[in-house]
Amino acid sequence: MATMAETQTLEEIARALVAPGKGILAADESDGTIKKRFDSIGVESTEENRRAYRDLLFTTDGAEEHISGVILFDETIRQASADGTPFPKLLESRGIIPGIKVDKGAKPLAGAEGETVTEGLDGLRERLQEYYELGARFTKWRAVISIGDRIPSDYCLWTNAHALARFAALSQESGLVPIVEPEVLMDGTHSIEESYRVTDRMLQALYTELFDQRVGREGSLLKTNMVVSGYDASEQADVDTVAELTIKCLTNTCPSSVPGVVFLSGGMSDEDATARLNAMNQRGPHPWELSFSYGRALQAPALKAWGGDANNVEEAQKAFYRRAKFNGAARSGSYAPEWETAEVA
Ligand code: 5MM
Repeated sequence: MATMAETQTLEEIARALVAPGKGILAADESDGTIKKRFDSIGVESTEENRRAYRDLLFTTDGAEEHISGVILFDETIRQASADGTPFPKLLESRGIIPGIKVDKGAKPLAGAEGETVTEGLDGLRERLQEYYELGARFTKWRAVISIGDRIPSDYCLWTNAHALARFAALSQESGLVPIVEPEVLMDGTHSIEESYRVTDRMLQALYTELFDQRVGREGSLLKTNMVVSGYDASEQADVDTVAELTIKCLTNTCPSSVPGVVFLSGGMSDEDATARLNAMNQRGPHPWELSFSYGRALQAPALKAWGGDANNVEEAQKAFYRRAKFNGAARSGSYAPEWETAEVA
């Protein structure tokens, strides 16, 4: 018998991922990134520790109230919960859609110092078929764009846009909803106006390529950075400016046929990530759902509370649920910063 997800169209799956009050958990840290996260809490990055940590997140009571989907890493989609239930099955049984990161990371771009292109297209069609069999119903590919001295170049933006579109077309062919993620990094001293200019050019290139490569916008989602000041900029834009410039940038670039934009948190604080999303949704309605696909901004307090100790699982789950709930509220603009210091769980 076909499961519900098998009978859904790409557009229906994309819309379910941006359902009201919900967003996506990015738990697709590659080996190097998860090691960095575990190093920060003094935990060794073994396969069992990675499994136990992801198990903690995926079995959190009530997570499905605010989490629509989870992006998994290749290792994680093949792992199982403590009772032996494969992770994709566990998530699906809770009404959470399993997804998978399919890129192979950002590599140096030939002839362009300081710039990268994301690889992973070779053999992608076959890998997508396997991921579908394993239970994934959506995919993600991340391009990394740095702002610096005379970068990014148009060469870098267009090469990444082309690869993102090739990934998206192949995903749709395999019955998987592509999340296209061009991340303009927040590292640097650049102003918010520069972040706007680069994000705008990147998204223009991306939607040109998606159109040319016949990707159906209705069955896709955009995962992007908010328009913000560089971390080391002399002046930091406030929450209203971030909200207004981000919405302006998306209005100019992202077609209204795209069901939703799911932001990355990119290293901003948990509170900023929630407050900025909230401010954008207070200015709605918009042509697309404005939601989240946070990694660090959803996981940081849970990771810290866990610390690699099985006795702390309950505390860590509470911390994860709390952030999911706050971001769920930000989906409708009903989050209040005062909650951060109150006993709201
Ligand atoms: C969870 O981190 C994802 C994987 O990154 P690597 O391939 O570098 O290990 C990353 O793609 C993530 O989905 C986005 O950057 C959003 O995460 P943040 O922490 O920025 O919200």
